[in-house]
Amino acid sequence: MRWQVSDQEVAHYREKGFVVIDDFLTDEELALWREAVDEAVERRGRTKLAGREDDEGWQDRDTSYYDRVFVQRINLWMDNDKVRTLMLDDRIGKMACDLAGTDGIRIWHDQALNKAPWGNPTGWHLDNPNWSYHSREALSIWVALDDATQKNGCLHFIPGSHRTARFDTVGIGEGVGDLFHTYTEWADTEPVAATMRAGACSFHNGLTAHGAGANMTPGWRRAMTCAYMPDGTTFNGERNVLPPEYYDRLTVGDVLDDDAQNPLIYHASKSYVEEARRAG
Ligand SMILES: O=C(O)CCC(=O)C(=O)O
Ligand SMILES: [Fe+2]
Repeated sequence: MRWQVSDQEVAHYREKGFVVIDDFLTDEELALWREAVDEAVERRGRTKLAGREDDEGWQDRDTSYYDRVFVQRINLWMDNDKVRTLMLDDRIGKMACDLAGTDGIRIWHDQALNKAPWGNPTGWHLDNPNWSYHSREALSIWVALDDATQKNGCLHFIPGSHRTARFDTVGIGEGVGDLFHTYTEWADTEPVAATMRAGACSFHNGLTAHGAGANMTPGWRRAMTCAYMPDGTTFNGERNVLPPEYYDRLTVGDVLDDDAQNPLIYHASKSYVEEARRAG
């Protein structure tokens, strides 16, 4: 696994709001990731969010427009040991910290986003405005489990949009470009297509505008993703994926530091021994 980011990659990420890392996983690691994610998605059944088997609102209906954008299964780290091991890897946490410029990073949520054959496009959107905290440093990793091409729905980014984004939100709906009604200033910017070989990954800022095309092929476009929050981030009142019993206990301004919900996967002050060991 590539887990050290170069100065050029950090500079690209900070300026453009995203960066692609081509040689992230080895072939062996990619095989493990595919096995773990496929198993976790299969065992989850039609429930999108961990722990919400009894909540009709979190079941995949398969017939709505959104449920045909991708098969979305959230917080697989919570109910699958193989995915848990992959997601809690402090090396990924260190990469995320180095890109974001923060000391510590917590998992907000992971999600498998598998675009089925002939799947709908992923409308342009911002991630962070949907989450239960506002942060200009929050970010996500998107790991390609299949080759992601312009034909099967690779990600596209509006470069630099994270620098002018507000926390106004537009959902992933049927209007692919609805975001540009809210952010008219981006409407003429040429997006960058992030094609990736399986095993590559990208990181994008939670305020970078992004979307993906339709899957115009008979094959799957599988991706495993994880969203991260800087350690110390505070609750903004949004429910999003928080469990009801936790949400009910929170007050706006509380630090989101419950390790059972948002595990700290890396902190500069705690991980230097581990880092030195890996450096050999
Ligand atoms: O995989 C996709 O189509 C969209 C991914 C996305 O929106 C994200 O990772 O934040
Ligand atoms: Fe997104």
